[in-house]
Amino acid sequence: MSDDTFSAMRKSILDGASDTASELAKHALAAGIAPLDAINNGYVPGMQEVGEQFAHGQMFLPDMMASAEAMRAALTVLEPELKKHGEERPSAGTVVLGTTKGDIHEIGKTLVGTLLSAHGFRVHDLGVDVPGEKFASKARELKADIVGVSALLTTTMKNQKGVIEELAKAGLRSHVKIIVGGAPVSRRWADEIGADGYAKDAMSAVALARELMERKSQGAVKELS
Ligand code: B1M
Repeated sequence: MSDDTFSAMRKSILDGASDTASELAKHALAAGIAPLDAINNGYVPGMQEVGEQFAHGQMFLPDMMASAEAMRAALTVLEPELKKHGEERPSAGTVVLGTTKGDIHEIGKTLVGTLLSAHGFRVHDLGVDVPGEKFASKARELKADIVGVSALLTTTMKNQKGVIEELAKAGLRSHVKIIVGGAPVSRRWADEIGADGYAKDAMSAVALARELMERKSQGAVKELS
């Protein structure tokens, strides 16, 4: 039954059918399908196929926008379910999150934020097309533990480095851990620009954020002793 549902979800994204995507998400929850399974096995494969078709000239920008809308419609139904448990816990840390300057892709970044919230992190989402200075000023204001920077374009990846430079300029680099991610980003790129970590997907971002918080608190203990 799930396989049929997942393939209908995939198709709703390819068709850019927001109503169907949203209805399927509601049915999935009612049928006891875990929201993250619906996202990872149904909707995300649809998005990946959209990307492939776009790259091969089989789909055009308006279609890709309709697919993004359908994805958003599904996530609007699923995200509150994902978030539910995080609100009941003590804060695991404060994260300032955004998509880098020049880049308006928000779906993956928002999913990362949702899962971090679901796992107890306080997440401040700055949105898309965010300049480095804004990451730095919000991180200072909120005394953020982690700054997360998403980039989906090969042309905007370099702006992740710009965010790290802005944090250094603001004197925050030693207090704030930096996570980078997004489809064209790799561990190698993260190392090259001096980020503290790279996560390939939203669940890995949660694991990484936890690990970095652990390292942060060990550092604090060392400083005290
Ligand atoms: Co655009 N787009 N797009 N697009 N788009 C891509 C990225 C592309 C690969 C498509 C393609 O050609 N195959 C291509 C980039 C090529 C490149 O740079 N190498 C591309 C292009 C070219 C463009 C435009 C330039 C098109 C044009 O105008 N001619 C334009 C750029 C606009 C801009 O930003 N300035 C553009 C526009 C758009 C839309 C507006 C239509 C729409 C975005 C709508 C929106 O977000 N509101 C869109 C979409 C939907 C895509 C694809 C199809 C899907 C992206 C997505 O939402 N995936 C994408 C193709 C693809 O990625 N396969 C494509 C689903 C999402 C769950 O996955 O975002 O990868 P993802 O996030 C994952 C991980 O990457 C990771 O976790 C997430 C969840 O598991 N992750 C992180 C993400 N951020 C993270 C941060 C972290 C950690 C992990 O820590 C902080």
